[in-house]
Amino acid sequence: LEMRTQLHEAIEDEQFMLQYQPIVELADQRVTGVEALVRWQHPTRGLLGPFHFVEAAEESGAIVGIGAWVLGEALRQFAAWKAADPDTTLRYVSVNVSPRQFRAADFVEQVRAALIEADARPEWLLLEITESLVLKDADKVVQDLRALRAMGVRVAIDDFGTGYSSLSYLRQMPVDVLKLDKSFIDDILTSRQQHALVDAIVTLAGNLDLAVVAEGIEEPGQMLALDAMGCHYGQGYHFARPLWPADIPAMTASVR
Ligand code: G
Ligand code: G
Ligand code: MN
Ligand code: NA
Repeated sequence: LEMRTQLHEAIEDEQFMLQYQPIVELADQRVTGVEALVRWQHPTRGLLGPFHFVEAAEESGAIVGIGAWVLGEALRQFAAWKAADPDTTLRYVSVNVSPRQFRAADFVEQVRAALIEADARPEWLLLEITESLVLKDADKVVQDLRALRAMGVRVAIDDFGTGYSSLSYLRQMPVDVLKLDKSFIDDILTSRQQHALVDAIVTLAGNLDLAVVAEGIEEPGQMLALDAMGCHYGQGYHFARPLWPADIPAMTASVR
């Protein structure tokens, strides 16, 4: 079968699943958020990561249905975690939104409906959008971002630094969080230039009231260096890999 046919069947058959990767506060290493990451339990090929299907889904339009499912499922799961443990350190779930999904005329209304349906508070949701989205049809994007933030939903720029936008341009975008791409973090311990660049981005972001999440932290030294720069949040294999939902509560119980 062709991939696009399979993708549409997969939505109907509920073959998609979510893993969640912890996002920690660097100062005390508490898990304050989780990023939802989609996987496809393919009938013959086994468990597939986004690399194998997100691009095809974006091209065929299937990503709109997949994205709607991801948003609803992530919010239902998050509301369940909050209900099960009122003392959880978890404050938000981060959900990737594809450009095509975001550009849907009724995207803001889809988010509003998903929150109501899951009985979830808007503050619990962080939407991750890409730099490339922000660079195209800026007017519609800005308008929708304003509406989402007026609702109480926060917005992050994912993979920041891999595109062409500058921080000064981004400041005109109503966003709350920068997710600094792993490629920036990889060499901070071995390259003085790379260290200086990340340090400057973190400082400037702070002055612009943007929170920074450093992605792809794999070593304790990277965590310490980022903390010393004033970067408050991190994500990466050093803390945890993407996990199945059952493994999250053990990581988010506050120390009592
Ligand atoms: O899951 P992995 O850990 O391999 O993620 C790879 C990439 O796939 C990530 O960079 C992320 O941007 C993208 N991705 C993961 N989950 C989703 C999703 O639910 N929707 C979209 N649009 N992209 C996702
Ligand atoms: O949306 P985004 O591109 O940020 O998705 C995060 C991707 O990065 C996922 O594919 C996730 O599995 C991966 N990832 C998260 N932490 C690490 C890490 O420390 N090292 C590597 N190599 N990949 C990571
Ligand atoms: Mn992401
Ligand atoms: Na990223």
